[in-house]
Amino acid sequence: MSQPERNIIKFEDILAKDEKSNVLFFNYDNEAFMNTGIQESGGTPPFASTTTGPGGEKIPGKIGIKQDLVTPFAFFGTKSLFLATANPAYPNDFMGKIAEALKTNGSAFIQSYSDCMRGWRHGASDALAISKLATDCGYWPLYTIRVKEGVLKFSYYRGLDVDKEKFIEYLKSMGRFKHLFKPKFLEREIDEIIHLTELRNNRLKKLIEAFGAEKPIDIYRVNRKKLEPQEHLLPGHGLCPGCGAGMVLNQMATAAYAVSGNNMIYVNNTSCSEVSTSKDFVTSWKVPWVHHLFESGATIADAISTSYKILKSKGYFEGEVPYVIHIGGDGSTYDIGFQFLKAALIRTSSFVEMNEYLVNQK
Ligand SMILES: Cc1ncc(C[n+]2csc(CCOP(=O)(O)OP(=O)(O)O)c2C)c(N)n1
Ligand SMILES: [Mg+2]
Repeated sequence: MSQPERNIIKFEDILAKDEKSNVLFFNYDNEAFMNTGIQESGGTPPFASTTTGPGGEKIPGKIGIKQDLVTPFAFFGTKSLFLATANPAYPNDFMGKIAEALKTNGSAFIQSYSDCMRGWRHGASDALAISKLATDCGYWPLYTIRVKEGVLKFSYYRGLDVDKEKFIEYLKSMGRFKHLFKPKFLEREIDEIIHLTELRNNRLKKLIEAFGAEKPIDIYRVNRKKLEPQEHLLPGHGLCPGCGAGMVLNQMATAAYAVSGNNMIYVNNTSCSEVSTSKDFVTSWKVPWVHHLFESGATIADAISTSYKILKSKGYFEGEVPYVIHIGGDGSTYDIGFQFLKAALIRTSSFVEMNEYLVNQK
């Protein structure tokens, strides 16, 4: 069989694109409600221990699956959409996706892996190694779905094959899975997580086969030394030492700054990223930033973007319509804010794109 073709995407070429997103909806997934005390969410993987589903002798942590968030969005019949998974342990892929998402007509949704040393129970210096292992063992595959004129195309970067040895190493690296190994070796549960991951990845491979882009392997080329330091977020914040969300926010802001300069507005649902960048009434954000609730964050982000377009089309605003990024944790994305996110994503990816007054209002 011939090797699948590689799609080399240069960062400069993304920046030169004439397209522009309405809103980038961004989920950093630390797999529980963390800032409120490590409660289980729809993003918590099976058998992980949380404070609301602790792993013990009778119940081995979370009973239930980790829902697939990204692929279903591709099948809602939207007009223009950029969907991807990301992991800050692969920064070129991560930053390339942020930039491309912002430079794609319609809207975008990116779900990023986001290590949590406190909630996952591991040392502060382990975040990068664990994040990398997550993709390398097949747990967190990196893939993209581009919807253009309603037609969807799947592509991927890495992490589609499950490596069982690495998977066990991944589970063992975190206290949240400790009860699967001690005092007894819970083989059935360990096999089950691996099995569910394989099922998910096999489904993904089939989707890539059925809806694959002509060149299905995406390689982003980013000369990171050439990138300007981001100006969206000040260095001070209150995240835990070694928190994965720090890497996520830094890389997101770096790529976003390269695209938008300071013409960016962030909308942030209540979460670690929100509380840690807004302590004591002083924000860490240098560009406009709005804190909103789980239910309303996505709607507010849509409203900000759409309002600017309406004002511009009526001649009340002459500047460049700002880029908007909406940031939500997994608790607000999977559980409480999901229907609002889904509605906002569909509105901004289809209704806004189809509205002659709003389209091409740059
Ligand atoms: C409707 C509603 N229920 C509960 C809360 C309390 N609350 C604030 S932040 C939070 C946890 C958020 O978890 P997640 O979205 O995963 O972000 P993380 O803290 O993990 O970064 C909760 C439960 C709330 N703000 N709104
Ligand atoms: Mg969370």
